[in-house]
Amino acid sequence: MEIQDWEKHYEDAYMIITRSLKDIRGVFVAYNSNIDAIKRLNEDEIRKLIGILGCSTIQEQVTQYPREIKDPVDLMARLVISMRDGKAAEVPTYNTDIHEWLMDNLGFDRARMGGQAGIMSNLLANLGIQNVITYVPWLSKEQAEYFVDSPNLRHPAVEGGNLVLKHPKEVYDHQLKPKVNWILEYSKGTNVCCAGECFTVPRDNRLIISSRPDWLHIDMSNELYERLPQIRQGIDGALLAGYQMIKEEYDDGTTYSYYVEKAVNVITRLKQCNPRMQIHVEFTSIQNRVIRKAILTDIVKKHATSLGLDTVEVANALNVLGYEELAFAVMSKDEKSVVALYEGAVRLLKDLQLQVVNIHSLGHYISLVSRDHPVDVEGHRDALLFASILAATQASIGHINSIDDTKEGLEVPVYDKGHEDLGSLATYLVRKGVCSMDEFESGCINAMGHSLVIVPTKVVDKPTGTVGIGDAISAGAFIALLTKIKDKGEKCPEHT
Ligand code: 8BR
Ligand code: GLC
Repeated sequence: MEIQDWEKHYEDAYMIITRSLKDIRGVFVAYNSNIDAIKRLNEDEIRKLIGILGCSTIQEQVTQYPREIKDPVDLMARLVISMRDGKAAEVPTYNTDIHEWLMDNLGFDRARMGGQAGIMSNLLANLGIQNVITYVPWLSKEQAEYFVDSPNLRHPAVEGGNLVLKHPKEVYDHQLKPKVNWILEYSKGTNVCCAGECFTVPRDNRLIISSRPDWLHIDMSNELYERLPQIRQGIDGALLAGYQMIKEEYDDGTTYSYYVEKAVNVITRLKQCNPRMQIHVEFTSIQNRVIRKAILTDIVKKHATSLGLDTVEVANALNVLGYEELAFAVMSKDEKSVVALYEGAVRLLKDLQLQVVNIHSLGHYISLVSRDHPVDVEGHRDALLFASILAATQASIGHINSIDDTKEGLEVPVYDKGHEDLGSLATYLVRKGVCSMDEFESGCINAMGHSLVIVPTKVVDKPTGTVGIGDAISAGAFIALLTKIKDKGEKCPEHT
């Protein structure tokens, strides 16, 4: 299909989806909301930070590849790696020293809603979804201020033994403190020199320093858990994220298994009367391999219906599932990457018993769909196109405050390179006898009955930022799919 035909598909999908968003009864979104302190780095600032610590110290730590930020050298090492490869990363820090060092030596440009669940909740509320129920286990006063002021966005609480849904600003816990993450954004073309070694940043991207204070628990109070049946009455699906915050061990002796079990119980309860309820888990960069694997094999597998990932996250997931070679191929810079992404999606769908694997890359998005998913290939394609319009809007104007804003994204042209990637994958699949060229365009079905849906995306030449785009893509594709599911499942008695 030529680029201009894709542009036409974009317009049609946009019309269809925007018109039917009102049909969604509601979405439950949990767990991770935080405040993002965002700083866009320029060459002078990078030089200054490197100068403070000295290049050789940083280079030494680059080879160690720190998976936790304990001091400024760890931070600068991960920043250099991220800038050199143009690859996004998120690295945890367990103390406040880095926050202070960054405040003293850099400062930030702006603070805004962060965390996958926080970003997705605000987006859905801004798009006018009727009933957005957001849940943050650590809802502090400061955090509550970052939720959009909109009557369709509400947080659950138990008052006088009854479940109430109110704006986060009405139900926060004044004893809690905010979680603040640092987002260090850098631009393509920035020149960086360290210990005589120079490179040019290949792509706009960012390093996230994720604060992980002791009180951060991916959890839900019992009284709320007991009342989940009342929440599920008004929703058609759930978007879940933030499991990366689970730790292997806690000071009170509990281990990750305890939190994994609680996370699974929440999903089971949400699906109790409607096993077909769509449950999407949004993946992220997870440094700890034990936790990464547990999330995939103990939470996602059998419980979630769909999983959303970016390219690096696909490689990371494949790695812990034992597909090292494929993980390596996903990260290659040539046409091998899109082929490996497809093969990776096949493994993820099968091994994790999912209905949909959603992969977003710069230039194309892939949905691999199981036979039993209730939406057809056209529906999945529309969902990806709608997601791409949201991503392009976010990249070009830096926010999506209303459905009207998304017209900006529709204007962004389809990216040539992404369109070429489709050609590479088509050639591979035809050569392997998986499907014909015609079938590739209408949804290529492999021997296991999985349908491949791939679209070229709209890419903004000079993005205002990249943080949160992945969340917009996954939330956008998810709600677009919900508009296509007419069978809302059995009616659930309120207290089961
Ligand atoms: P994550 O936040 O999950 O890493 O996802 C980022 C996504 O943002 C990428 O997969 C890519 O599709 C999208 N993106 C980026 Br990065 N830059 C973009 C741009 N300039 N225009 C549109 N989308 C972009
Ligand atoms: C992760 C980060 C958060 C950021 C978000 C963007 O959840 O922890 O800081 O806002 O990703 O997707």
